Amino acid sequence: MTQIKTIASKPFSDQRPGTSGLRKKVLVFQQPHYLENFVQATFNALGGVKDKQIAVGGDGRFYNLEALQIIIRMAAANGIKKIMVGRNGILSTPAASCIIRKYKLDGGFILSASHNPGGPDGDFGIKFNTTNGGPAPEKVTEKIYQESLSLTSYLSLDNPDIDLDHNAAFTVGDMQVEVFDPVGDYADLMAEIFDFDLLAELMQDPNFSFCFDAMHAVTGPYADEIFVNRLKAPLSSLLNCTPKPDFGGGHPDPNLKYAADLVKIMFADKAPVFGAASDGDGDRNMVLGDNFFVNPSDSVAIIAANAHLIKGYKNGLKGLARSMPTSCALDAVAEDLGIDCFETPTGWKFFGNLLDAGRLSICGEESFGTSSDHVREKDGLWAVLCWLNLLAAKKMSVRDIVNEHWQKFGRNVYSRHDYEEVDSDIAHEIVDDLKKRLSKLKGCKFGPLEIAQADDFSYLDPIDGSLSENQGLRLLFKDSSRIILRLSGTGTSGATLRLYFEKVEKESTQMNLDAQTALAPLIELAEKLTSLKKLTSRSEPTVIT
Ligand code: VG1
Ligand code: CO
Repeated sequence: MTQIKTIASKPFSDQRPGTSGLRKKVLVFQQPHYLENFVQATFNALGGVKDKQIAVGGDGRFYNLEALQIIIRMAAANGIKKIMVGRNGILSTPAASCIIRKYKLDGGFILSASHNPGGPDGDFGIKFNTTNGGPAPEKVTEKIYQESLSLTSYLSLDNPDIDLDHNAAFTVGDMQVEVFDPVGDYADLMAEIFDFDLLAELMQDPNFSFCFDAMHAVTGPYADEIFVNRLKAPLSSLLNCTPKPDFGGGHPDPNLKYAADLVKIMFADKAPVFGAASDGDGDRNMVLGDNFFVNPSDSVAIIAANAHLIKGYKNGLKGLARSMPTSCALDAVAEDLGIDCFETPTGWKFFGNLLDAGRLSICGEESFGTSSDHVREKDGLWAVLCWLNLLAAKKMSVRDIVNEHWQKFGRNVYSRHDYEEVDSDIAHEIVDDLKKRLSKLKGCKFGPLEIAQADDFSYLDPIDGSLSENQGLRLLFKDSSRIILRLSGTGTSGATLRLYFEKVEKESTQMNLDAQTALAPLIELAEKLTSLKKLTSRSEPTVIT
């Protein structure tokens, strides 16, 4: 038997998981014992992992393969019975969720920093998902953090690196290792939810054309299997579909700024009918029409409103949910359908309990995240397939589908302004300062805008009664407009401030106004109330979506 070794280590003080796992610069993860500490802290927080079964894989970024080998050795030394490893170390976030659920595993590690850039100078990340396939809830991540603060050793064993290039089954110590195809089970799940014949017909329609941009990240092989092999789309529909450790030098973040290749194609003359992109780990999606951007908050509302057209949801929806900063477009759909719409803090982990309790079918976040109860993660390709399904069933353009929705429900004009890499002290000061003034802001009038409520959002989970406080500052106006300010929990250098703006427009002639123009009074007011630009010496946001 292979000798299990106890390796002396030291506690690290900075391993508290953020919105979605632990994300740091690659250089931080490469410090001796750093990754090991977090992995052992996770195993300890679970009360040990003897005889458990887990999955592991990642988005293919730099350090993915090294990290996998470390985790495999530690898993064997900690008594894990079986580990399923995505071939070539690849496993998208939604596919990991699918695998954990399908094979009834006890959990899994996802190695990714999502949309953050990769490469030796980029970011790395690790996230633990529990047996429901979803991100570990706060009580678990907090336990992991507490363990990491006092950990002085971890378990590993001597075993050469294993070959991850082929499907295979073998043992490391007493642990079974299965290297498996990371795509097949996920593609099968998509085929259960969507009518692939209908979608294949759309691909053959001479009036249809589409472009999917994997941004050199994890969805490349998934897109190849689903769109080309199964739906018979032409190979030319795929852009940047070979995963690269540095994502080709780009930010694998599907928004109007970073998905530049796709944006150029979709905003040109003779653009394809439909365009979409996904992020580093495959859980985000951006949806575009011919010269048209679909705001993610609208996208989830439109998918929910039309879900009866999709095979997997034709029997109706149990409920809907959105993160607090996401626009209230979804609430209007829920009201129309006569079902609940829950408002949760930012981060997918907060949807888990509602999904497990059967209270919710479709949910989304403004940050290009959309999904349903088929997994416990947001799911980029699922959202793209939803839109393909709507296009096939409604035989309308993307622009017309969105306009039809606005005409029925009104338009929640929406935008998010991100200020990245702000000095951390200044960012915290800005938030703390506004927080102190919240109680005085209620009832204040600024021209036609009157603040009806000003608070720091907290969430009482209706299923397990857990309370999550300090989830973002909200200024809610009498006319349903909103300004929200929060600090990002996923950045790795300095602080990122996010400002979210929303205004409800019911006037049918005003629906197509440019969002920045329509939101200008709110944007100006936010500056007046926070002096954010002044204090950070910025003339404009880093990213506007
Ligand atoms: C951001 C988004 C949030 C999302 C999270 C993880 O978090 O705002 O909605 O759930 O990223 O997405 P934050 O704390 O930076 O605002 V992913 O695709 O990076 O796992
Ligand atoms: Co992601």
